[in-house]
Amino acid sequence: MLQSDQIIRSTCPYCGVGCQLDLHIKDDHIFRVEAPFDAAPNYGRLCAKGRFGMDFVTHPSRLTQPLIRKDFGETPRKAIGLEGFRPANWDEALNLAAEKLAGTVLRHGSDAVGTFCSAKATNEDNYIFQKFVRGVLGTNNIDHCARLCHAASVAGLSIAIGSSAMSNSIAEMKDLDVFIITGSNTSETHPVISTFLREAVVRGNAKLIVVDPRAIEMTEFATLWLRQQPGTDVAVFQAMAHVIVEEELYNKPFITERTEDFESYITTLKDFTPEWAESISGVPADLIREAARIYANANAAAIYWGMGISQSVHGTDNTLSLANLALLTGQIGRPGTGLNPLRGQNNVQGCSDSGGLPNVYPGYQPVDDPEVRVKFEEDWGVPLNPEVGLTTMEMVDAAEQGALRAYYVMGENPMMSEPDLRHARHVMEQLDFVLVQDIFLNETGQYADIILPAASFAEKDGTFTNSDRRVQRIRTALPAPGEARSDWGIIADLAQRVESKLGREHSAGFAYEHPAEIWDEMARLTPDFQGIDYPRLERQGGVHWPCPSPEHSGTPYLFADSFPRGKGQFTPIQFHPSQELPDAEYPFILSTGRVLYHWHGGTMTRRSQLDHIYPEATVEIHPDDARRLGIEEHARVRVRSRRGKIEVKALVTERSPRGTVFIPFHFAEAAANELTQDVRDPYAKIPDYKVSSVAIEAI
Ligand SMILES: Nc1nc2c(c(=O)[nH]1)N[C@H]1C(S)=C(S)[C@@H](COP(=O)(O)OP(=O)(O)OC[C@H]3O[C@@H](n4cnc5c(=O)[nH]c(N)nc54)[C@H](O)[C@@H]3O)O[C@H]1N2
Ligand SMILES: Nc1nc2c(c(=O)[nH]1)N[C@H]1C(S)=C(S)[C@@H](COP(=O)(O)OP(=O)(O)OC[C@H]3O[C@@H](n4cnc5c(=O)[nH]c(N)nc54)[C@H](O)[C@@H]3O)O[C@H]1N2
Ligand code: SF4
Ligand SMILES: [Mo]
Repeated sequence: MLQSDQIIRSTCPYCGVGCQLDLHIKDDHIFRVEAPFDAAPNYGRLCAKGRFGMDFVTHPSRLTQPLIRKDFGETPRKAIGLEGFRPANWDEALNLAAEKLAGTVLRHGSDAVGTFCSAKATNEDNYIFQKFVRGVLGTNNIDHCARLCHAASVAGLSIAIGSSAMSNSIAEMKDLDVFIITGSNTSETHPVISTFLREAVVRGNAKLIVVDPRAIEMTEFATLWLRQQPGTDVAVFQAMAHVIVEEELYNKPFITERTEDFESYITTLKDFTPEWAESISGVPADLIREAARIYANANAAAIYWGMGISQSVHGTDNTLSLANLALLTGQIGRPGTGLNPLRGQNNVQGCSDSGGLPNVYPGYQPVDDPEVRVKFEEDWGVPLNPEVGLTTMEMVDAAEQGALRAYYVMGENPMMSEPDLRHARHVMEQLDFVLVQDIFLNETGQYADIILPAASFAEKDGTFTNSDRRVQRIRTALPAPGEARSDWGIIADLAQRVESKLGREHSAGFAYEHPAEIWDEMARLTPDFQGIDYPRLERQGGVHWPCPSPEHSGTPYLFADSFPRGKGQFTPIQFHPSQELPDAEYPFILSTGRVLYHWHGGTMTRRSQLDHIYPEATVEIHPDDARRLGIEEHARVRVRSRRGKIEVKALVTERSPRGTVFIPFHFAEAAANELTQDVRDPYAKIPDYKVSSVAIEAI
């Protein structure tokens, strides 16, 4: 057996479970990945991506040199491949980038720059990115993929309880009593979490209620499966609330002590009868009643959810309908309960925690709170912008209107992940300047003027924060390819050059030797992190924030005694149908999402052996629909919407209900987002990726 030169403990760079890995290194390659049996959160378990998906790190197409577009300055900008770029050295690329960014600020003002930080990069990378954006560029226009992800969960939970993180820990999952999974294809998207959840059912006799339109694998473990029409969650969950009130299954002491507006809320539930909900959602009224009883009568019951709840024009209402259930029954604030949005990217929790959002500094400290601003101004020694910045989709709008002139995109791929790509492309073509920092040339890099090559997770030190708020280390296991550099190092260098082009006399401070110094600076400014530092992570493996002092043990579950907003808030909501409904011309509902073997725009997994397992784009279609359209299993079909069309392979399966088709968005050659519509939840500004209308024909 091949002997490794080194074994390095790190954290998986894919999903928010945050599995701990041992990377076995030989000749500068990761030749084996193992999971330590004694380390939380995964205790020896890994999914296919963690086990087999690390080979992207040494793929020959990694970016190794800074690149500058050969037709630099020509508009409209066109998408180009590698041949459209020339290699440059770091000095030239960074100076040119600094000149363009500083020039945009001087000519059009700070708010003419829009920036995207990265849920793939570390807390330290993102902290220093937002410090650069706020402290040097002078804008709060900073956002990341969380906007396209759990934005509606965040909005809903903020209203209901004043917090947005997952309330309970992964460690509690295997001992659950009752739990609801809705809008989460857990076994494909949080696979290791799904193993603990399945263990709760199989070994612990837990009752699982799945609420999902598709026959996802978790339905095989479910006591009840409520199969609703896409986009009808409010009807189902409000009807459960109706039953809980009608049958007096609610938790009176909890409601009195910990909530407000119960009386006025329950008067709004009258019309939400299970029979009415059945007529809207297709879920039999008796199943809704049974689900309500099981959830309310449990000693402890938890709710887990994913994108089926959040990515909707009614995403905030969907979240509120779940929060109302937890507040009615008091199923929150104890082990095995809670409101648990499963966070998607490896470090999406941390990217938000580190201030990668337009309205808050690190630790969710509001940019428009003068006291907070003064604290950061004093620490960084520079004046800061008091105006809340633009969200991802608002930046797209501003760019279209010409108010926003330059983009800086670190570790995101909006040209695959945003809805209605035809529209997104049009906006990209108009910008004055696009700076991209990535480990590969992705579909967004094809629009860049300058590309800066970044080191991957395996080539740098830092921390990721997983879905249950556990801060964990990544460690340098390999040299970065060619001249690629760690994100934090690139940003520090760029920031100082922009400061000098802007003629700043005082630097906000970018002279760091190691990411540990960046963490310490962030912790100094963020009460919830003050008890965490690198030596402690070294000793302990990971720590759950909030952790306000070195003596504090960290916080695996939240809200034991109170909610961040004080009392829990009941919120009346109404049911509204989806924006685009099927009609004669576009008779199918299109639902988009993920499969086990691929990641988002495919930049990483399609450069991995995982691509051999799932090599092409597919559409799930129900056998009855397929028969009617003359579509055979594995036939090529064309899928059209009002926005665009793609060609994919048909999977004829009962996984998707009649009238609904499902397409994963991982494949650039048949990008699902050519078809999706850009309509958004009014509060959270999240696009609806789960309901648009399409037509299908055999080719
Ligand atoms: N393999 C893999 N894993 C991933 C990712 C990946 O790209 N690939 N991405 C990560 C990221 S960033 C995220 S955010 C998570 C997402 O994780 P999930 O939310 O599990 O991912 P989706 O595939 O979007 O699945 C959404 C689920 O919602 C259901 N659904 C569709 N419409 C509705 C509806 O109207 N109501 C309800 N209640 N459900 C509905 C779908 O059937 C599906 O089961 O996954 C993370 N993990
Ligand atoms: N149709 C449809 N669209 C969707 C969704 C859906 O369900 N349906 N889901 C939405 C959701 S939930 C999300 S989270 C978004 C995700 O959307 P994005 O975040 O735009 O997608 P990723 O493909 O994960 O982009 C990550 C990029 O980071 C790069 N990268 C990896 N590691 C590093 C690093 O260390 N440094 C740097 N600089 N770069 C790195 C990768 O090469 C890749 O290009 O997509 C959204 N879009
Ligand atoms: S479950 Fe998530 S974190 Fe764990 S190995 Fe799979 S992709 Fe990585
Ligand atoms: Mo996500």
